Amino acid sequence: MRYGVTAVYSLAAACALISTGCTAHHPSAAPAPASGHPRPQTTGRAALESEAQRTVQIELADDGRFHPAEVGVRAGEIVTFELTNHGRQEHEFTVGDLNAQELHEYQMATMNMAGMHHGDMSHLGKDHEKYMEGLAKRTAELDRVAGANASVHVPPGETRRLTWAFTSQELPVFGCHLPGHWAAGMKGTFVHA
Ligand SMILES: [Cu+2]
Repeated sequence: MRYGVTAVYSLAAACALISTGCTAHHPSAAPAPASGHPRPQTTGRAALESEAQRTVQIELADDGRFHPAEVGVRAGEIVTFELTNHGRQEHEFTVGDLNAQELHEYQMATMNMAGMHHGDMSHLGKDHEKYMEGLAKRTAELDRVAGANASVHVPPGETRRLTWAFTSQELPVFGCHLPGHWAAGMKGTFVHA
């Protein structure tokens, strides 16, 4: 598990980020209901493949990188991404602004924590409780500001497609949020072509 150590670092980093980011007062630690409101389409929107003007191939690999990691696009164009996973691990491809990426990362982390700590969590103590509270708060904050996103899981050896409409001058980024992957740098950028 080459991402094992990184995953721990990632959680520690998230914890540090949350504890500094959550010193302000918030009325409630409860996460906002997911997708209770339409997300602002600040960097575009998911689109139908039939709308796409071209296809861009991106390879996902176990080196924790996208190939290519930089893709040129024109504002207004609709692109289908053909994503092939050449690795032995599951990867994913998420398009969205940085808030959307962070939200997705925390939602995955929350799911992982829940999966890891089934049953009695009392032995984990106050620090863990605080960490989970911070995670919930930050997730709720991000849920209010994150823009539209689209995501697809790509199992090892398989190809998936995702279509995105770049409706804005502001460009999204892309990344993989399998545990530890984003923190280890499995991300990419769009640039104006
Ligand atoms: Cu990945």
